[in-house]
Amino acid sequence: GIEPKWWKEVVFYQIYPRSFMDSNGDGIGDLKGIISKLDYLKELGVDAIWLSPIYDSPNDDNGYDIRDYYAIMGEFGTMEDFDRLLEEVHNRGMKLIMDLVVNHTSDEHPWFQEAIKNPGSKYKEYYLFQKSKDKNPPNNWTSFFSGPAWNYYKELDEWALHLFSKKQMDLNWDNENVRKDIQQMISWWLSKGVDGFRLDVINYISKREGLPWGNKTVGELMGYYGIENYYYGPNLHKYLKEIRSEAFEPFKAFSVGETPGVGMEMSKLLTADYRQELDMVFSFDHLETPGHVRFNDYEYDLNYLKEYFIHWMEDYGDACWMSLFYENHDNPRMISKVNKNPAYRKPLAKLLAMIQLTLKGTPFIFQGQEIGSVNKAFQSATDLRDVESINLYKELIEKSSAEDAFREVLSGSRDHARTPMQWSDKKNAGFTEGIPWIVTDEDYKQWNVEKQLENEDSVLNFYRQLIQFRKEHKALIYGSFEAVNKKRKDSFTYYRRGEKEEFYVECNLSSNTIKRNTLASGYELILSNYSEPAKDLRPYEANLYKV
Ligand code: ISL
Ligand code: CA
Repeated sequence: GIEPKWWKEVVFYQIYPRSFMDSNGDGIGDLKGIISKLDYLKELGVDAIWLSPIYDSPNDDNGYDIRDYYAIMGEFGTMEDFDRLLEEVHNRGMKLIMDLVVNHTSDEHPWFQEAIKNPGSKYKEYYLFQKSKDKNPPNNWTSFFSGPAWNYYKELDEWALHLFSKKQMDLNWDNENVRKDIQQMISWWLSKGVDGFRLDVINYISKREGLPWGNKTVGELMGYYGIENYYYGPNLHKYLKEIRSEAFEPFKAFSVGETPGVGMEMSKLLTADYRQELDMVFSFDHLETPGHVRFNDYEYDLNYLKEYFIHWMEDYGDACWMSLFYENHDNPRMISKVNKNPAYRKPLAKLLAMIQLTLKGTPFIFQGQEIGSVNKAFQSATDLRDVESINLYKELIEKSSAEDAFREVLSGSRDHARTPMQWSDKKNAGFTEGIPWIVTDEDYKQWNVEKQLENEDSVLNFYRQLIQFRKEHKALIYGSFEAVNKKRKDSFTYYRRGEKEEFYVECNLSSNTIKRNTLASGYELILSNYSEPAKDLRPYEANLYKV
């Protein structure tokens, strides 16, 4: 059977603090802003919050480049603000998890600074420095944010590894002091009462010894060189078990690993409860349909999503528990990927909610998803803020027209998910009194929280009803999953069966009208994204029945 855990029963909500709510008019979201919106989240039914990084950082990658793990980013507030946030979250019966970014630190972190200023110090061993035989980097690994994964330090005549931006220096996890310092830091936050962590690119921490050259075929296929030497490294399990027992276990803290590219079998090894590594992972294989990458402009096929979810729910096993999500701060909006036609925006938003909140696993909703947010109409490259988008744009204009380059960047830009949360139709979507750090478009005038709170038929209310219903019916959490007519294209129908109750969900994954599977008599319709019943399933129709 499945072991009950709080994190299997909750609905998580991801906050990207920079873009959530600004309390002091400087155009940047902050902790006080988040506190002012906790009642909104509570009303929505959210039980747990994942906060993207709020630590002191020079913001080369919006906080994923940490300068001080023990301090709050000045723009976001103070440690007092944080303590109050945590208290207010707990007062409302909610949980708070933080982002743990320990594959790398900022190059402005004192450890790295010490490493270059004082090469004799122990901190030199905290990072991955290498000499090179010639003027080129020590190997052919590439960074996820363009160019080689190495910076040259003249004063040392050595290179240091960075898988992400030039200011995000990879830590050397094979060094015991690094691991001890990280354990200590985790314990420090957990003793404050934080309920757990989301572990940033945690499957990248163990690099193959000697940092061998990346395989050319793999590099060409993936678009990045070197991956096979670290995406699932030799000591990964050892290091995860160690932080689990040393830091997480004493506090019974929760962990969800961000693990790009690991696939199901490795995910099992990382999350099976008896292995004592991570509680859950985010797998990303469902975010693009096969043959496509994030920066392609194409229509995402929901039939692929269906196959992926069925596969995981059927095969992941009772010792593992999956995360259910479509969006986060690194991806364009799901609605825009599936169908850009505004006529379908509302039914499609609700269909996605229905699937996410009735399948077996823990749902993670990304801010704005609950009001049916779509990609932004950025006007020019100067609107871009994300280091990945900016670097890619620079790389692309070398070989194509500015127009083509911008178009490509727009199809995958992480900035779509990072524009201000749309609270109302007031100036700057009610996000700030000042000038927002990133532009938005006109969409908030129609699509905003305030409007949707008033409208019974809104996407927001659909989320609220579904979350509420899920909470009241354990069959939707621990119940078994059984797909019906699995192979039938465009149709996604399934049962969730609990000890006392059974539910049936029928979805049309396409924008065509399709025949419904014969429905046994006596099913009671609980929730639908269409107001009147009809004989056939209309575009993106999604219905939940009690059997
Ligand atoms: O692996 C990738 C490309 O194939 C990337 O998607 C990468 O895994 C992903 O961007 C990692 O994301 C996390 O770490 C980054 C940070 O920029 C992201 O915001 C964060 O979610 C570096 O810390
Ligand atoms: Ca602010």
